[in-house]
Amino acid sequence: MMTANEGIPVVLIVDDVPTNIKVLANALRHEYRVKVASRGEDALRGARLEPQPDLILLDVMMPEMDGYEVCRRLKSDPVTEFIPVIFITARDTDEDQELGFNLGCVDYITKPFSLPIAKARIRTHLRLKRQTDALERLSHIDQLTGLANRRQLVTTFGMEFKRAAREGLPLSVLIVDIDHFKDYNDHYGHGAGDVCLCQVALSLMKSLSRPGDLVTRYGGEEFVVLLPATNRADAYALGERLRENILQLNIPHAFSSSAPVVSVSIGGTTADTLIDADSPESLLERADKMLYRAKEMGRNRTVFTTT
Ligand code: GH3
Ligand code: MG
Repeated sequence: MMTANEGIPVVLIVDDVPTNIKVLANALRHEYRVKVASRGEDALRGARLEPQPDLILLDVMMPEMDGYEVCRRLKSDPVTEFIPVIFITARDTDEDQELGFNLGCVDYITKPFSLPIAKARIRTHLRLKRQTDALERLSHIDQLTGLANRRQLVTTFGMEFKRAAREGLPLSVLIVDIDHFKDYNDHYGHGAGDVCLCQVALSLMKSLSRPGDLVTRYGGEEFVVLLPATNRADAYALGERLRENILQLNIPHAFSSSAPVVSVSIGGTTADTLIDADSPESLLERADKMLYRAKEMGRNRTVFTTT
């Protein structure tokens, strides 16, 4: 949707002290569109409402909901998770900063701050955000993990589907989903969750050997693996290998009921010969049903369609 403000960055300032808001807002309003909030709840609402902020300046110490909690909630909501957050705080011990970075903030500005330096940092992060957004629109690569993204999957899946139909070859699809990943994030922090996602992605990539195999980040903590010219038995064996290699990473997950370490569940399907009713979507749907079954059966396993 085009708005009159298209192109002008939007900054959300969150602070319970009105004078603090005023100082920052006055310094920024000539360059940016400024939104303000004086409570955590309002900040969360303001982050979701159009025009969504391109950057959030977040005070740490606030009554009711503090800045850390606001950040935690922003990062676990798909609508707001990619908005960069800068903490503004008088608490500047290493522990405080580490906590903030682990919650997914991009920077810290400690009070009392110099306005020109704060403005320079804000400008830098807004520029990075704009570049990232532009790349994301063009890219076929997932920003976090470096894997192919969903856009790439759609293209490649379409091509491989046609090829398999033309040549009468089997085509297998796996959906890999991390077990109890919400609990992982909640207990170890969103930053640690991101590191975990990258490790899992790398493991998947390293576990595949054929040039035609494709592993993609399908969304969140879900990966889709496309295996051209691979029959059911081989695809199942490969699924098990992927799963075991991820267990071998030995990433502690004390809050999972399926294993003491990070594990995945895998749903898979194979089309031996594609029929008219098949489509990339229908294969994904079948694999997804099997994933659901794998979760239901206790997770940390691979479940395949039988025919
Ligand atoms: P299940 O075993 O049934 O799959 O449970 P789950 O907790 O893994 O599944 P659920 O769908 O409830 O939660 C997925 C979590 O993945 C929630 C979300 O915050 C997290 N997540 C999604 N994308 C990212 C990301 O890019 N980084 C981080 N750190 N977490 C993410
Ligand atoms: Mg999951």
